[in-house]
Amino acid sequence: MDDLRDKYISLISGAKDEAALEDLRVQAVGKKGEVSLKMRELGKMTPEERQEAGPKLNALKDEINSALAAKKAALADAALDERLKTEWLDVTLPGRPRRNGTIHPVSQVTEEVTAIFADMGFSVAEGPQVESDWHNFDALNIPGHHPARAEMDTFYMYRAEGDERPPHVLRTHTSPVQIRSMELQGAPLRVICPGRVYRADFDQTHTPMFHQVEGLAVDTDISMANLKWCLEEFVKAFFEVDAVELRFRASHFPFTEPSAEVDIRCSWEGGTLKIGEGDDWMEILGSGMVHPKVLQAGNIDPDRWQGFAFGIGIDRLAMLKYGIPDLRAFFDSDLRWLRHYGFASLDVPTLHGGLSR
Ligand code: 2U9
Repeated sequence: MDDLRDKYISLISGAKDEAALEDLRVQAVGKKGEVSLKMRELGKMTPEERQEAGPKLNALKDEINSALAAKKAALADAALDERLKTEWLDVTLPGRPRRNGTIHPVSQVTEEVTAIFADMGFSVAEGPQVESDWHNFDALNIPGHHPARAEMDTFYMYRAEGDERPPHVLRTHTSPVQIRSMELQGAPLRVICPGRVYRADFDQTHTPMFHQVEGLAVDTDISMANLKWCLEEFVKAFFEVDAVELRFRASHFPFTEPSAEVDIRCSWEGGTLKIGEGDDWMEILGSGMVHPKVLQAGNIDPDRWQGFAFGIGIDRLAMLKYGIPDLRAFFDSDLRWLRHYGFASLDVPTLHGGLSR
């Protein structure tokens, strides 16, 4: 029995891993293990022999089991030490420098405009940039022969030869989104529609893709007075001035009647723009009462409902507010320009927290 103990204690202490330990357990104290076989021999012994050998065999079995458990724990500790040596983390390392991406002025201004109109109860709607010519033109009271259709320098999408259906267009304004809002939601309605629009025009002050935000409010008692108040609130909040003066100039758009272009009082003294003071006027947006035919195109009864609408160029608003001189640089993706004119990603504009910093 002493030989048996010495053999297993030495084998256990030399075991390299858990699998080897398990083999030794089966070999020694498993059902057909050496110690178990010895226990079976107890039956063939005299009572006196059995009294001496029985407790010794039990003690030997306990001793081997304890040695197995102790070796298993020691192997686990060694494995953990090995992992800790390779998987370490220096928590005293300084943080990596911040990524230097910025928010584009167009995104920033879109967020600012959205925050202001959201505060007046407008929701935001988006729509496809590839539009049916019906949503982009006909529904807006711009029929096929209308000069505005040519004036808008439309990009037409390709149709296979022989396909007689009218081609889709890259939307020339975000107005089709408001048509879709009327179709989907009906009246009453308050939406603003920011997004990209496309016109085949490229010079100092025009890029073939630019950004607009348009607004639409439809209800049973809507007038030019409501339009004027909303636009005054907007301009005060956007340019962060307490007093502004707006001038409504009669104009013409196919989709509004009456129509007005809106100028803002300003001064260019010393080459810098000041809003709300001075003797100059600067056009900033177009607006009017929605034409009855346009309400009808959106499935809204013009005998019961009226609406006002307006359209603003976002890129120009960004240039005016943040003193950015060249429109074309907006879309060059020049990192130096983006670093200079971009905004920190966490400065989300809100009316309570401030629009811009
Ligand atoms: C619907 C009904 C009416 C939107 C309007 C203007 C006047 C306007 C220009 C401003 C600068 C375009 O980006 S810009 O060049 N927009 O002058 N937009 S009224 O009228 C609508 C729109 C949708 C259903």
